[in-house]
Amino acid sequence: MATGQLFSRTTQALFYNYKQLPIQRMLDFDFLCGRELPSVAGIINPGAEGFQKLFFGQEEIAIPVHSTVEAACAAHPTADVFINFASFRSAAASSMAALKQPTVRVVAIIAEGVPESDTKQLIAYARANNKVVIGPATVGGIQAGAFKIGDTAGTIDNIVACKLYRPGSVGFVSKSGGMSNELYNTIARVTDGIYEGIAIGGDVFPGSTLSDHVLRFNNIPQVKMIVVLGELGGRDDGTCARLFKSEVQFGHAGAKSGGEMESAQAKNQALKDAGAAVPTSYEAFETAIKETFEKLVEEGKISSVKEFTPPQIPEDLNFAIKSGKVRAPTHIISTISDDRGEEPCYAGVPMSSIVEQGYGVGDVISLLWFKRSLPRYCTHFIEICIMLCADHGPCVSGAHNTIVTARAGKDLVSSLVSGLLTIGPRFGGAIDDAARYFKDAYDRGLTPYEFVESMKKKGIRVPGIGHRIKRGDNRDKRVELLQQFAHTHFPSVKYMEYAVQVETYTLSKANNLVLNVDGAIGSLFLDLLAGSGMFSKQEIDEIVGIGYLNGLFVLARSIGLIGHTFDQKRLKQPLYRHPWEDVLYTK
Ligand code: Q5B
Repeated sequence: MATGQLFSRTTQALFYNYKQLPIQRMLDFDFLCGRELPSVAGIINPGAEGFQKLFFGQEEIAIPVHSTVEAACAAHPTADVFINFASFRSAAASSMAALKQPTVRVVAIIAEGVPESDTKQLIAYARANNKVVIGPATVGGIQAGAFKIGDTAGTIDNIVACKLYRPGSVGFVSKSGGMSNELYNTIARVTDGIYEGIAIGGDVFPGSTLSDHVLRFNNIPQVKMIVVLGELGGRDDGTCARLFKSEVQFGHAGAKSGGEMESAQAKNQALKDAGAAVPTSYEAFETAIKETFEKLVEEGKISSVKEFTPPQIPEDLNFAIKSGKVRAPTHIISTISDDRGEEPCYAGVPMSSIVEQGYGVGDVISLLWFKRSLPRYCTHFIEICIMLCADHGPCVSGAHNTIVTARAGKDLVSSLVSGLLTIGPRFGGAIDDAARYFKDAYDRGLTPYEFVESMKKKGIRVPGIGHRIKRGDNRDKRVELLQQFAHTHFPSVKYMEYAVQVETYTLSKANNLVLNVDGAIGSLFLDLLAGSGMFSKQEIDEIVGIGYLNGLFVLARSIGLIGHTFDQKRLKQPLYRHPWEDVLYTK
């Protein structure tokens, strides 16, 4: 491998698998170092394309997302580092795909548990094609002040504390990513800091070895001293293994000492023989680093580093809010439901209670619309309204629209919505106005005659009165059923009785001016609101003013309109075309 520098201040990477945090940490590092170009050129998220928004300093940037390695490499030919955050299952295949791209020079594999046989193939391919693999099972690496792989070096605070935002003179390589953080800190304290740090990863077969990187550091003029932290296992380095009576294995797959050549003592001796400063314990490591550095300074081989104060990374709002440092206004206020806990709650009632206590649709409507549990007769009334209004045959406006839409090949939601859009002052959506006008007239003490005639003077049809097919001698059964229920269960039906008196008067004018289903529901709901004792006068005015009650018809009729959609699809009905004979063509 040898050669020299792996990264620079203009290095750009492709990031495999969308992981927001490590990408954001790379971009934060860039900003800290004063890079002009974000170090992540593109993201590969298998199966997805588009853009991901991330921060570059205070500004948001959109990083392109590609669905394949090939597409990403074609779109970003100057991005020569591939950072692979794939799982151990797919890391090998995606790494090989990256190595095969002529534009990719360095591949860092983060996953632990990549099969050794797969890693060996990656290593063989990389070596044959003059490419560098870092990992698997690694946090990655960093070139101070220039480029950082993923989560290397941890938090921004740690990066600042370890002065990794500007280059020092030390080339550092370790097996462990966790220990490399420790050493970045030590090196920052006793030297002028890191030039480049690499964690090769803890597997038995790392893509590049400690010695690969040591030899490479040798070719980088800015690297004035090299620090190596190994662990037991392999032939590269691990001092404590002799303290154990038998062969031991530590956390990393490769951290087990085998034969004599792999013993720490043999490796330490070999390093000493080669002129390296080899401490006898980890505790002595810091002193050895410090003394070596000071000697190099004395010898004039290291001159002082240009220090600067890195910019402040703006804190993420979510973190700042969580830590109580800032407060931010919310954009939405909601009072009826909450899904943040273990289970969703409707008006404070958990889903499990709704199921265990046998709540019905009427109870759920009570909670979500009226934010309270209404007495059973009220919720039963709501359920009856829903059942009675669920459908009224294929000829009414809503069903007709839905049928035509479904036959035009449209989907369920389009068919449903086209039917729902017909609900309004003439069809099904007169409940609120019926409640408003009946309430106003009754509360003001108007006689039915005064009420109807005043409406006529204003040119307004009485909402809740009149029907296309129902007549005085062919009453709407639904109206009768609702009235019977209310007579039996409601404490008072004063508004409904007033509506019946209005009907008596309108029927004297024309036989089709019956109290219709909208009028019945509107007047009876006034009785429910006023008689249940569950609503203040002000709340009743608000409910009527806002207009909750058409919601009953919309909800109910959705059931039928969905049924009509399925019916037409099931019957494979063709495109509807209205017959010419049924149109009056006139000038
Ligand atoms: N006249 C419903 O009218 C309809 C009058 C009136 C005073 C009135 C009409 C109306 C108010 C809105 C209303 C809900 C358009 C209806 C529903 C759901 C449904 C539907 C289904 C389902 C019917 C003839 C003469 C004219 C009019 C006068 C009519 N209504 N006067 N107040 N309310 N009602 N909508 O039959 O002198 O000849 O000019 O707007 O409550 O939608 O099943 O089909 O479940 O799906 O077209 O039940 O009543 O009568 O327009 O020919 O009028 O009566 O001024 O007088 P029609 P028109 P004049 S329930």
